[in-house]
Order: sequence, then C-alpha cells, then structure tokens
Amino acid sequence: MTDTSIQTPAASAVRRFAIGGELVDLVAHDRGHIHDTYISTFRAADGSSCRYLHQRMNGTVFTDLPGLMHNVERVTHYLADEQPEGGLDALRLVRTRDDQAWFHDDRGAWRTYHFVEGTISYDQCPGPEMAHEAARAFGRFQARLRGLPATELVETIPRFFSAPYRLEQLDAAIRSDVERRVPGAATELTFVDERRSLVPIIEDRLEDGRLPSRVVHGDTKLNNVLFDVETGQARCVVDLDTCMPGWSLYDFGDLVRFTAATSAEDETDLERAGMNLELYRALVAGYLDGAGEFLLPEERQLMPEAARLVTLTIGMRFLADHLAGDVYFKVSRPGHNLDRARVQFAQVASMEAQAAAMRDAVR
Ligand code: GN1
Ligand code: MG
Repeated sequence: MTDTSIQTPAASAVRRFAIGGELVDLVAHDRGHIHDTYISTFRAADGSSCRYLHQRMNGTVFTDLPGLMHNVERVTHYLADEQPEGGLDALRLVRTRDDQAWFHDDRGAWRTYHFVEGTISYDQCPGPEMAHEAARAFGRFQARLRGLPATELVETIPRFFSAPYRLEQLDAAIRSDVERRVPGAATELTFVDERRSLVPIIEDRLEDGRLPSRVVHGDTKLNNVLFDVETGQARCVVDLDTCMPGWSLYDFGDLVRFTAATSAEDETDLERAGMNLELYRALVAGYLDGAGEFLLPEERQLMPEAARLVTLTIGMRFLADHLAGDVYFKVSRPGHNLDRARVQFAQVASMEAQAAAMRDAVR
C-alpha cells in the first residue's frame, strides 16, 4: 500500500526508508547549523503511531558522506552491540528499503533515525544539576567508546579539532576578505591576535605524545543530550556527525563553551555573555564522574585551558565564516556569525577573569 497524502520532496525522501504504515505528518525541525531536519509520524494499520527523525545531510560541509555514514554506523553499532550496558540509549538508524544506511539522489542525501520518545532537550542550562548530568553523559559516552580504535573511524573533516588549522583558515579569510568585512571586525581580530600563543597548546602535546588521540563526540552542546521527561536523567547522546579521532578534552571544552554560557550562542547584548562558574564546577564534576578513570593526569590538568581554547576556536570559526561571506554556518540575519564570534570571545574573556577558580575546581 502506498499513500499519496503528503507530497513534498522531503516526503518522497522519507518514503524511501523501510518504515511501515502511512506517513501522516512531516514537520521541519529547525535546529542545528548544518543539516535540514524533519520529524515524521507514521500510522500503522492497528492505529498505533511511530515517529522518526530524518536529515538531509549537508554535502558541502561533509564532502565525504560515505565516510560520515560509515562513522555513524560504526559508532551506533558499537554502542548498541558491544557496549549494551551503561544506561544510555544508543541512536538507531532506520535503513532504506534497499537495505542501505542512507541514500542520495540529485536532490540530496538522506538518513533516518528512530525518534527517541519521552525525552526533551534544552538550549540553555537551568542549573548545576542538569550541567552535571549532561557532562556525565558525555564523559560516559567517551568512556564507552574508548575500546573502539580511532583508526576505524574516518576523519571526515580533516583537522576539524585543530585550533592551529582554524587559525590558518581565519588568516586565509582575512587575506581574501571577499566581502570587505575585515575593517568591521577589527576588535575581534585583535582579540584573536592577542591569544595566538594559546592556539597550539594541544597540537604540540599531541605531536610529542604527551596527549593521546581519542575518539570524541565533537559537538557536546547541551541540546545534544536527550533527557528523560519523567526522571530528568540523561537518556541518549545524539548528533554523531563529528564523532571521530580527536583529543578527549575537546569534548569537555565544548561542553563548557555551550553549557556554562550565561547567554545564547548568538546573543547580541554582550553584557550578558560570559561563563558561569557554578555551572563550570558542575561540568567538571560530572565529566570526571563519567569519564574519570581513563583520563590521564595531563588531560585532567588541561581541563580549564581546553575550555578556553575550544571557545576561542569556535569563535575563530564563526569569525572566519563571517569574513568569508557566511558560507558554512546557517545564518538568519546579517552579521549573525559575527554576533556568534563576539559571544565566544566574551566567554573567553570571562574565563580568563576566572582562571584561578577554574583551576581550583579541577584540583
Ligand atoms: C555546528 O550544526 P551543529 O549545531 O550541530 C558545528 C560544530 C560547532 C557548532 C557551533 C559539522 O554544529 O562544530 O561547534 O555548530 N558542526 C560542524 O554551534 O561544523
Ligand atoms: Mg553538530
């Protein structure tokens, strides 16, 4: 039986997955800066319904879609099969009708996940309890993946986690200045210039072996954890796109950048932007609780610096994209990427002002 009720390009993509029943609802889900996401509802003959999450993947950002989907399959299967215990649900892919993990045609590349029902995600952190729980979830996620050799995953975006590379990209964007936006970003560019010595601290240690390469999640925003609506406990870690070889503390740093922020990532009132120390402390405790036993002393010690470096790095990426004409991150207003960069830099400044307390929290 085929249904013909919903006729959009997204609906025809959705119908290529092996889902029984009738497609009764399909809505766009406006989250994330990279892919286009939709949520569908299918109704079975017995009247029960099931929801799914579909994504048209961004092939400009992820030029190696086979590599990306190889990683997603490898990680979801590893978490589900080899590490079934651990309290967190693994995301589950729905395969296509011809038994592939995804498909692509001239209108795009699509994948589908089972919707994780009974959960909720948050864009802003209401307090230390949630920060602790989110950090513990990401720490455990990393800990559970430590048996998966990094060599089994493809580095889909080369040097994705490398701060020196992000600085090179920023420098290239300054040189080209295609939109003539460099003069309007003078303050932000000076801010970066004054922190050039911070940029290589991790790469140097990876090169001389003081830090190990590890599989990381790579996008540890608070809204990439699904919390159980009943218990408030973390149920599932989502968005596995950047799950690839990296350095462990990237995940911790990004967690602080997003979850301990005192404002939204694109706040325009910079007075509001900064880092909340109480939330930071909860993140440290939660992350160590989740990841704890596998972190080396060198890694623990670098936690505050990792937070500052990742925040600076994401700020450099937003700034570079602003200068390049907003070609990477989705924007919804003029200057959106510059606003995002400014918030990151305000957070870096706030971390610098609280550096001693940040170090104490780790000790
Ligand atoms: C992008 O689309 P989203 O929100 O999942 C980006 C991350 C950044 C983040 C900043 C593949 O993630 O690296 O940290 O925006 N993802 C990619 O908000 O570049
Ligand atoms: Mg992401």
